[in-house]
Amino acid sequence: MLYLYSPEQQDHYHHLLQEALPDWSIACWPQEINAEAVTHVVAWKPPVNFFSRFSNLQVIFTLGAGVDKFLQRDDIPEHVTIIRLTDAGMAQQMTEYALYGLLHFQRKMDIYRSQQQNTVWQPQPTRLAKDTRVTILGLGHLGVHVAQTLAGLGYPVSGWSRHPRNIEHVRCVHGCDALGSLLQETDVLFSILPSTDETQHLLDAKHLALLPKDAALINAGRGTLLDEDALLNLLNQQHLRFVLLDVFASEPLPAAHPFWRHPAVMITPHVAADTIPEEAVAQIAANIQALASGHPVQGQVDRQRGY
Ligand code: NDP
Ligand code: OXD
Repeated sequence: MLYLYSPEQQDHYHHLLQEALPDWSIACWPQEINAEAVTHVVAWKPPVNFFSRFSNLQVIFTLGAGVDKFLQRDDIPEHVTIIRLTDAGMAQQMTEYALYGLLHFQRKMDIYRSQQQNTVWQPQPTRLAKDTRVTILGLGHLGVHVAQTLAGLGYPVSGWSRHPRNIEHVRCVHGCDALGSLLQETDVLFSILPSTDETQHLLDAKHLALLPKDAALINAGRGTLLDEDALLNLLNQQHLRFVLLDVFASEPLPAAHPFWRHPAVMITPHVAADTIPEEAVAQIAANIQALASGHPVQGQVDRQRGY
């Protein structure tokens, strides 16, 4: 039996899953069922202890790409396989988000917005795409799409990952030792890194200060990446010109947080790339079939590395 937890779109997901997996018995939270019969769960942000009742659970399919919250739980036994979404329509959305932030900065919309508020008519010097160096932290399913699209638009693009990568028209570097010099050569830093022990506060005071004066930062990966106090200090020193944040250490971002009112910060409420139910279900169904026939699945999480 497959059990679904997605309170906000329960009926839609139930319908799609039943259509894609006609031979499966599918139940939805909070339906009372024989929990021992459940072998597969499809879920996003289930409540504490949600998984404890499923003594025969084999596989969890997450309705998102980031699995940090799943890996922090203590109700998922080690032997349970966790499979996340890979792209499933999110890469295009993430690319649009990155491009929006990039253009806002490069085409000086932040400056013109502020000029408009003061009724100032003052053309700013033009900055071309070819003169705007973009660095993408994270070259996974989402980061590669962003990197290739921006390179195709004429931006000099560098990308950073843990392992060596080779992507046409993108300068690829990897490993911690390479990060410092990369940051020094960056005008717009876009992060789409997962939250892991290694990426926690990776952008601390030391690393953030390596960005050139008047650079921009866009974070759409996870909020744990950033030392938020260090970023605020740097913003208050007017070292960075524009920051676009979609993810935060604490979500929703508390009303008293200084980011809300900082003139150089633009905030979106964790919406950079939404899960598209049709694509998510197609991927989950394909993975269920792959598992049943012994074929490799897409998006199996490596708990050791944390993503
Ligand atoms: P992937 O697992 O496909 O890619 C992760 C990338 O990060 C890989 O290139 C990996 O390197 C790199 N990476 C991980 N740890 C390190 C490290 N310590 N140093 C350098 N590079 C590292 O993930 P996705 O692209 O599918 O998604 C990325 C993240 O985006 C998700 O984990 C989630 O947090 C976030 N997300 C945010 C959304 C939003 O709406 N804001 C929506 C969807 C996802 P390597 O290639 O060497 O393994
Ligand atoms: C995800 C997210 O990881 O929504 O899919 O952040």
